[in-house]
Amino acid sequence: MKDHSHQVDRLAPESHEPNFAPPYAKADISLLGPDGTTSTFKPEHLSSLPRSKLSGCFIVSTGHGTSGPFEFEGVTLRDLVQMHFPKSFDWAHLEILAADGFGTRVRKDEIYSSSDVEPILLADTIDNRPMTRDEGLIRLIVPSERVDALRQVKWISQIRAA
Ligand SMILES: Nc1nc2c(c(=O)[nH]1)N[C@H]1C(S)=C(S)[C@@H](COP(=O)(O)O)O[C@H]1N2
Ligand SMILES: [Mo]
Repeated sequence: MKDHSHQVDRLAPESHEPNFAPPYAKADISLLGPDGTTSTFKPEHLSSLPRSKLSGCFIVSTGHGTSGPFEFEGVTLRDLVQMHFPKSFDWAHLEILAADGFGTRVRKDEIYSSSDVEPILLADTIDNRPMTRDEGLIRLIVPSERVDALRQVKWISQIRAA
């Protein structure tokens, strides 16, 4: 039986009515280390990091229906963490948070166990062009999630290690 006595986990909803546009336009992304250190980068920064591609992706959207297959390109969470976090950092998961308050949690073991052909990706292009604001601008792609697009977070504004 489900225990409804505890608070609902905002980063693991069972269903969600998707937003189709973020509340504001700021596209900067803040990276928060487990020790509270914060660095902020512009979306363009992603083009200077190692790039990965993910093809054959479908977005199973509650609002727009299923669309795809798409080819997304961007930086894997694994590469982002390796480039930005010192090895001494101790963390168990990343909270991927969007400008509209939506988000998901990605466990460290998911980041490291995801294969090179199906990595968890911070995508900034779709089908070889920049993603539009409506499409999410910077969007998390979790290939293993195929139900209701609950982890395909659009408009990422914060990545927090905890
Ligand atoms: N930031 C943000 N990302 C989000 C959502 C949202 O409301 N806000 N909704 C999720 C859900 S439940 C769905 S179905 C898809 C909708 O994606 P689409 O607009 O590309 O169809 O976005 C996902 N990512
Ligand atoms: Mo959804």
